[in-house]
Amino acid sequence: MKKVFARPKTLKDVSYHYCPGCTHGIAHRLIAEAIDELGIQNTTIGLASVGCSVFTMDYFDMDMVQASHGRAPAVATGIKRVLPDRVIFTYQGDGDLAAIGTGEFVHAAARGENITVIFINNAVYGMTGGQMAPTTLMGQVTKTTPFGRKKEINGFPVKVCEMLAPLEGSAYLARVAVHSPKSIIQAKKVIKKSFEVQMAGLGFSLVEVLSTCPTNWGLSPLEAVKWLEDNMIPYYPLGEFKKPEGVA
Ligand SMILES: Cc1ncc(C[n+]2csc(CCOP(=O)(O)OP(=O)(O)O)c2C)c(N)n1
Ligand code: SF4
Repeated sequence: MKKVFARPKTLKDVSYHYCPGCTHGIAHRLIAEAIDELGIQNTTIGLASVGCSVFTMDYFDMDMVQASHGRAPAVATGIKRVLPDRVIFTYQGDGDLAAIGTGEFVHAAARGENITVIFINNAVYGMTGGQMAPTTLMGQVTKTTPFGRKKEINGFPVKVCEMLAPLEGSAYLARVAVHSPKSIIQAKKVIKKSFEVQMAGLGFSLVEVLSTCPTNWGLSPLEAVKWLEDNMIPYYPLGEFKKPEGVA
């Protein structure tokens, strides 16, 4: 019988620790599929960060390094400069990237480091119990915004791709989502392209993946994908924000 569906080689045959309905697992699979298709399993190094994805290294069957507290782009910079022939990516949540590690990703982009950042935006700090993140939407209820995020008190949610676009060092910036089969297929193409940009030596790439956290949103997995579609996409529009010349 013809096999039509299989586990990517780059994903270990283990169960995820993620909550039911969490889309971290989908993002992992898309990265693994892209790595398989590009044939770079043995030449890629991934950087895990803090947050629910701290155990990423247990899932990818390749070299992985743990970088604490938002520092993954800085560690990735060092590795890439020493091993320029490797493909280097970081995997970071919004708390890790856009709060704890704000300085690191902005300056890695400004320097035009030839690395790829996979940025999981689930609008909340997942692992630590659902506090407000820089990406928490206006009016969104979290553990630390029980009456909803208010601009007078909490300021505005940060749009990471739009923020990086004016930096000359950023080469490829895109936002995708993983809430529907169609969006997942598109997300895979974009993640693969971000690796290709790096492999072509074109500079800093970042893919923002709109993701769910049903546990801290207090929603069922199905309600969570609907919430993402109805609330996150209007504020965080999908698409490619910046592309190097010659990249389709
Ligand atoms: C400087 C610093 N502050 C706080 C923490 C505690 N901490 C660990 S994980 C985490 C939340 C990370 O959430 P996010 O990056 O959004 O990932 P998610 O769990 O949602 O996937 C926090 C605040 C930390 N490790 N370092
Ligand atoms: S707390 Fe949220 S982000 Fe973390 S595993 Fe559970 S659903 Fe996913």
